Amino acid sequence: MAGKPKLHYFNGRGRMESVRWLLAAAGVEFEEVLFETAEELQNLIKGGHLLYDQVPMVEIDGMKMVQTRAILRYIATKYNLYGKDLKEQLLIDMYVEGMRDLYDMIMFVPLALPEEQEKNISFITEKATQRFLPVFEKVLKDHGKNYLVGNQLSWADVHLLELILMVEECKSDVLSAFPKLQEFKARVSKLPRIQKFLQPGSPRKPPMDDASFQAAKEIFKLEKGMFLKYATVILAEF
Ligand code: GSN
Repeated sequence: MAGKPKLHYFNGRGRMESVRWLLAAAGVEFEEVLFETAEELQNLIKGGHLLYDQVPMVEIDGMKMVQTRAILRYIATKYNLYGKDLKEQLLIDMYVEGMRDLYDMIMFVPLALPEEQEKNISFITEKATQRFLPVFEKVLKDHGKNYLVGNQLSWADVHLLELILMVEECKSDVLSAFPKLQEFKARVSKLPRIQKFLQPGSPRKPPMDDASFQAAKEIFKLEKGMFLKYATVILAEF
């Protein structure tokens, strides 16, 4: 029997957190190699294990996978969380890509200068409530089903719950105008595998605090001062 997937990253959410969520939703146990120093990342690079000299990297099925979306799509497909046909896959991609636009903004908040944090968070909550959450509220309302696509749990649902919880960390009442999303959150949180992942002691990581920011800063040579509004430009240059 193949061993457990092995996740290589630092001890924080970052880009790996969605991989942890998806594996947990698929009921797959995994191991984590959580590096704490720049040297540990350099060792992986020197060993020729990272296609772009970047993490996340996941060892699974004899492969060393990189690129977060590629990893997620592989896991979703393998564990039947990626729709039943091409049209469902397209919908899942369209929903997940929209979610990731918002997700990436939230992921970069710790990189903002202290005086820009608040401005960034209002920008995020405005985008969340005006652009992104209304889309998923409408999808659920229009088809009246429990899940976003095909009436069964998919990658899109797992990612949406992860995202909702992250947006709520920015503004706790962000779902107040979205009754369908409130029901969705309650329903998906109660699925046994998800419920287990939400319990303390699971591999789920907490929001980034100062100590984990310092660790990530030293490992990835990050600097504060990226203004969120230009995040797409920054990402393109990243
Ligand atoms: O999605 C992906 O996996 C890639 N498109 C980006 C991966 C990436 O940027 N990884 C960062 C750390 S995770 N935080 O954002 C990374 O490895 N940076 C070191 C470097 O030299 O780029």
